[in-house]
Amino acid sequence: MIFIHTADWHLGRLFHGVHLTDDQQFVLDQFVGLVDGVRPAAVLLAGDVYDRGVPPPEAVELLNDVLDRIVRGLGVPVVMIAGNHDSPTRLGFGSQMLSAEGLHIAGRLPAGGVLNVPLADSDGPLVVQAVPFADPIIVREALAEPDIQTHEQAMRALMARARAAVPTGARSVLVGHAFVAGAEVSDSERPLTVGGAGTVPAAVFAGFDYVALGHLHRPQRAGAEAVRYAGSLLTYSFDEVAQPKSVSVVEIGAPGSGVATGAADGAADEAPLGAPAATPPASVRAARVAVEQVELQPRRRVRVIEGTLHDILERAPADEARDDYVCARLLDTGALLNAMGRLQQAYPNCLHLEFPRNELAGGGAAPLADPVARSAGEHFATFFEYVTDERLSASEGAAFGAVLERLERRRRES
Ligand SMILES: [Mn+2]
Repeated sequence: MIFIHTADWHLGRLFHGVHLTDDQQFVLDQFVGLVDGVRPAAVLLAGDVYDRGVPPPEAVELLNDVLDRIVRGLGVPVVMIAGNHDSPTRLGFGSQMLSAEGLHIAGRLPAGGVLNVPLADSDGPLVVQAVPFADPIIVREALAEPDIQTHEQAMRALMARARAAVPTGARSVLVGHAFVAGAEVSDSERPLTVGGAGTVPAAVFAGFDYVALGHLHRPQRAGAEAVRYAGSLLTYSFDEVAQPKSVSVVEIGAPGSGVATGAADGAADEAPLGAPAATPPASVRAARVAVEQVELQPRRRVRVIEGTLHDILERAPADEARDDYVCARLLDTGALLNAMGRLQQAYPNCLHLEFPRNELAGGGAAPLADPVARSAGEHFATFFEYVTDERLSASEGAAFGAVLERLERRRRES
């Protein structure tokens, strides 16, 4: 059975002030084409569908259009869950009605923690198990397990419920949104907890034939080969420029056709917290799984250019991709006037500046001796020189002093 695993669309995202909806539409058009070509049993969308709980109307329209083309147009079911960026209730609107049409949404945590979508092919039954992102306190109440405190405990309890819900002999594919410890992070992910990592060990996902994860934006496996992040739809931060973005086409073979999962995957040492011991025996063999990562071409690439302002501007005419979203790392050390404005004449989508040399010297701007000890006149002279590149003359300094004195006198008298 074939699935397409994708995640972290972040529809409606602003990237350094630029709305990415057109860029998202551009790759989602390719995505619909891929679904049309592959004709999977289902599309699995593992959370962070939207970038925020109340997405802009353009993002809602885009999702509505893409889902309609896939579910009704191509007849391919979609299973999607809420991530930590989504509003569970808003994402789940209409879910009972829509599931009859083939759109299965797990927004709020379902009763029992898992939304089961049964499928079958010539190899037998397979159940897709959707578990939306939820804070531990929500999981604690939904499962009535008062000892749950952490993300790890919550996920262990949810996975125990999921395993227990798999019919005997059926294959299982889990769709979840979590931060697996040890996986590689990117700047555009929002931490799941304030002041803590909120990680779960990869071993909590043992026993499923495939685990389709969202949250981390780099496509990667997490622990076992069949526990994977599809990665985000687009490059959403400048530290991701070296990551090719892709979606995963996942083929799952007959039950037990893969390598044995055992103690090495950590299945045997699970001790689910207060939950039924539904951990599979170490001898259980998962289905054979083959994953192909398919790259989607962005409308504009995101990249970092480096050099002095002068060099970058001089090289720009030879650069054929000047429309790209650019971060300029300026190697200049002195003050630059209107660097962003000048760069944007060459690179209209230059979005961010970095000054690595100044940062090395300790702080963005040139340090002032002791800002508090300086008089207002001295501050003004420094500012004047910074803005005009000329020194404040004696008469200009005296004029500023006279204005200041008059204001000061008026303040005392009022
Ligand atoms: Mn995300």
